[in-house]
Amino acid sequence: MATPSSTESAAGESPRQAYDAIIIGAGFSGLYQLHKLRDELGLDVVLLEKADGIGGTWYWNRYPGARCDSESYYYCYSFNKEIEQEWSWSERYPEHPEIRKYLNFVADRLDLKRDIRLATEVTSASFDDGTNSWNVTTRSGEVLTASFLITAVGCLSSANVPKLPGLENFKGDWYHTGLWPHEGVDFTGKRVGQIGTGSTGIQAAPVIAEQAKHLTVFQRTANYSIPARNGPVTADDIKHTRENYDDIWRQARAGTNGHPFSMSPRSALSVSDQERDDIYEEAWARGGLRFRASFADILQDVKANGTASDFIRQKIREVVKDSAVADMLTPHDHGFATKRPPIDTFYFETFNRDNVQLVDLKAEPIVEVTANGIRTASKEYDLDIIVFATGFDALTGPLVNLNIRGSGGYALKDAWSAGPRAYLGLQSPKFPNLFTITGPGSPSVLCNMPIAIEQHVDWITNCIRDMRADGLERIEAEPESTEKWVAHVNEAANATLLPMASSSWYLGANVPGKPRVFMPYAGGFARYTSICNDVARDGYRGFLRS
Ligand code: N01
Repeated sequence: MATPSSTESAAGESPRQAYDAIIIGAGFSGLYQLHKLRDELGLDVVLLEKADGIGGTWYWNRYPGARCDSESYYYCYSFNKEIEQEWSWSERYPEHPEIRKYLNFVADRLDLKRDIRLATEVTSASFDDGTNSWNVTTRSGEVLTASFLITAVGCLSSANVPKLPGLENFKGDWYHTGLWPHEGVDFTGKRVGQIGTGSTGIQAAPVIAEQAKHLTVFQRTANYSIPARNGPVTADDIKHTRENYDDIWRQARAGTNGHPFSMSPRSALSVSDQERDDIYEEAWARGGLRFRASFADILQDVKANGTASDFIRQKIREVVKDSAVADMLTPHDHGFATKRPPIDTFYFETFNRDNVQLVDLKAEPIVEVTANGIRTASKEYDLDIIVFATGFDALTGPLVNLNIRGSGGYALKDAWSAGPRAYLGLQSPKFPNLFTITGPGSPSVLCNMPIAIEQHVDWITNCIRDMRADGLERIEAEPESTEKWVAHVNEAANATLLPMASSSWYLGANVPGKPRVFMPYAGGFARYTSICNDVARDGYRGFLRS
């Protein structure tokens, strides 16, 4: 751990510890931010982490089938060539333990752990206008201070457990996928009910079905999914990747979503039906999120989108043997990729198993959880275990839950009561010296996350370096620039089909009572990076610095 300079405290008070910067969260973003501030700027930094280990999202998400949806060779850091050359992935889409292993490898390699305090949950943070610093309180009552507070708490880390009446009476066990027990859950001989068919549920169901006596999947919204086509990474793949990393990262940074492949420049409507089908077939056979890049206008034009949606609908009908079940599994209320597209390993095939049943919650909504299972409007389903694959209070939840109070005691939860208001997704007015890595209003979840994280961490590090060089103590987003950015975030979303999916968590629609605001920046990663760079070059245009 860093040796903090302890400040004087009145008798009886907990000792205060002062740092240049406090980082919250030891996932991809926190680890890199710690390295940059400590090892490049030479700051006195501490990283506070609620969990007993590092990994962030990957520490908590240990549900059956949990693996990455981006391909391993680019779901990793790009900032250190040696690490890049030393590490090898075993699978095209690594499973959660391998990602944790990677993050531990990086943390050890950079000697980060000595400045990470595990099992240290931040319960509140408040800004002191007199000293231009943050007071950060932990669960144990300790108060730490720092000039800068940087949240690295992830976008999908606040579990959304629906308030189903009667859950407290359930005699079996229930779990949320994002808070999965480390010892695992044995489904052998059990009747399992899984609620939710997003990316998580689609990964989990096939694995649970293999082990459980019976699986009932409770589906509220049918989803599109593309086969992942997972498999081992070969020695040739590793060699190729290592030799081409510069190009891989160049391409990833130049794109819309931070993936190292480009979007086809062609419209789905510019080719013959046969040619279009051939292109989709090839993308389907290759698997993965790249399917979305088959044509330029899949997310721009309703008709073009319809061609991709229809292709997947047809695939569902081909795979699922029972036509009534296939109908239930076929999405009709939104277009492909207007919600985050899942990728899967035998998801639709799972519904051909004798021990799997699909329940359409649109036809028979859940009424209550009973002692023995789940009762819908039609009948009661007897269950031993309920798995909530019901997602997260995304983007804003993890930040608002930190109980942050900015200048004049202004609460973040009030500032964002009608939806997040953040300039570039990096800072909010009245919250000086607080930076939010991959915060709402930045590309974040629309992007390959490590790339988005590195861009934010680099920008924040340069910003702090420039402030220190200029002898400044305080930086805060201007209200006007923030309002303009929020308007631009809306404009960018409205230039796509993304806001059309009314049940999307991008809009906060999955959490009852959450304002419906499109939260991530949909204008593209490369464009966003260039805006951030211009802002910094223009003397941090839109920020008040003093
Ligand atoms: O969560 P989701 P997720 N009653 O919100 C349903 C990332 N991720 O954990 O669509 C009944 O997508 C809900 O229904 P509806 C990825 O970015 C990454 O699956 O709201 N059902 C939906 O079906 C992903 O998008 C990876 O109508 C309820 C499901 O629960 C994001 O995490 C792997 C309900 C929730 O789907 C979130 O995915 C997995 C209720 N009250 C996830 N409330 C990797 O890359 C919600 N639902 C490894």
